Amino acid sequence: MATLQDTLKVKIPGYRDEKRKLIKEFGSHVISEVTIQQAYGGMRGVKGLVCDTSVVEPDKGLIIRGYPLMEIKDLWPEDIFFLLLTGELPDAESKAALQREFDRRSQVPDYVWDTLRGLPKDTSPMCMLATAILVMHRESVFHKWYSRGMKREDYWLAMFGDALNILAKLPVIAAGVYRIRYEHGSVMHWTHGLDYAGNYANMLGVADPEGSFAKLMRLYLNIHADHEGGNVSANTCHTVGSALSDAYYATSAGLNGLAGPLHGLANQECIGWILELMERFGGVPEEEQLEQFAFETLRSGRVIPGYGHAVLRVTDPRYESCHAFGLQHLPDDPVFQTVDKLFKVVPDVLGRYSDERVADGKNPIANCWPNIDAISGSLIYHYGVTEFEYYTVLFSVSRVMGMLAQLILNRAIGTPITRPKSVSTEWLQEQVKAVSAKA
Ligand code: NMX
Ligand code: MLT
Repeated sequence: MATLQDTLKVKIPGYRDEKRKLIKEFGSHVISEVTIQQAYGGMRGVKGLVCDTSVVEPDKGLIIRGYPLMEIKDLWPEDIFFLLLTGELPDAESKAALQREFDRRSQVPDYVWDTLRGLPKDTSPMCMLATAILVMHRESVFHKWYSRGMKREDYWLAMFGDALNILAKLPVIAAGVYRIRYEHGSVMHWTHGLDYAGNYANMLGVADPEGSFAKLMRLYLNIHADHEGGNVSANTCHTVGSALSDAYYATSAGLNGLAGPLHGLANQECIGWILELMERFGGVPEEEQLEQFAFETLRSGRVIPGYGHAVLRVTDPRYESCHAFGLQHLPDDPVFQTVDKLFKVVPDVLGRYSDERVADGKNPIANCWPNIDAISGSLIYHYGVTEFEYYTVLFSVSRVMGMLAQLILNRAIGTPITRPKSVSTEWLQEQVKAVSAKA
């Protein structure tokens, strides 16, 4: 049995060597070019960042350390965290050792609960979660060791300590946010010996006699954990961490990005949109009614939440994994059935709308297929967690795993401070002038 920390100790010299060798031998090799469109367009498609935890292939979706998501969807979050960091799956003892680490670090300081209870009653759950993590900055191992003067090669170890502490407390805090915000009674505590997702399910307080909500939580926390390095939450966490801000600052910042409607908040926007349309049509709508509603949404200037993606060009395999869960556990649920019907209608509506946009001189919609947020909320809703303003917190409990794995690895290989060069519009105009003069 090798613990996660021991495995990392063995692997990290290799990670460092790979980086050194690539830079030394091929440092000037060109891997990407940038157009003016991309410079104004959120750097879409620009390859300017390295992330080894996972890749997202436009035509395949998420691949974690070589494993396509659908092959590993039934693993537990503990397995995924181990895999993200090391490229290996833990054996039963290594996994149990990691669970014991979480057991011993799961106590949440009282001041976190005092802070959360002191916030205005209508504070958003995401604001509560990001605040709780930020306020724990004073616990940071990295911050303490750095203030005393730490060697660069130990940065990852300090970050690893912070990561385990944050991860162990995160489900307790996230469940506490739910119970405080929606007045579901006192906060619940971590159960030693119970797995990570099982603990979260339990502390939310959802009645789960057959254990299928815990199963959903295992799936949910697995599939949302990582989506390579360029998504807003991971990239924000990475940028903040690159200044050697500790894991509390960096994770909290990443979560603030996840809280945006074009990113993680889309899961709650989506369920809100579905409930609105079900109310309008009095239950599971007909396909024509869905088409009408989707066009109304688009014509009012809004996006259809849960559809489209910056990288993907096919149905998100995370969507497919949730769909398989829904078919098995809740095939008769009306919200799930509506999600299913939307899948038959929305891609075509978006395609037609995209053609209209192009005819009007606007950008096409690059991807008309559903992403994870189109479906995840319907599964949660089924189990009675109906306060959907909370759903991005569920996404967060998972995504923090990916953010922290990337943070540890970046400190391990000594990734420097992020600082791309920006250019002015005037500079771009000058470049274009020079090009047209040559033509
Ligand atoms: N509904 C309506 N319009 C859309 C949609 C959509 N679902 N997706 C893209 N477009 C528009 C987009 O707003 C843009 O318009 P404009 O040029 O006027 O600004 C145009 O199509 C081109 O955008 P794309 O190149 O297709 O997409 P981009 O990479 O810029 O954005 C998203 C990706 C995910 C932000 C975008 O597809 C979107 O807003 N989707 C709905 C929100 C959502 O589901 N977000 C969750 C993403 C996944 N996650 O888990 O974080
Ligand atoms: C994510 O999981 O981060 C989203 O799908 C967004 C992205 O990859 O850009």
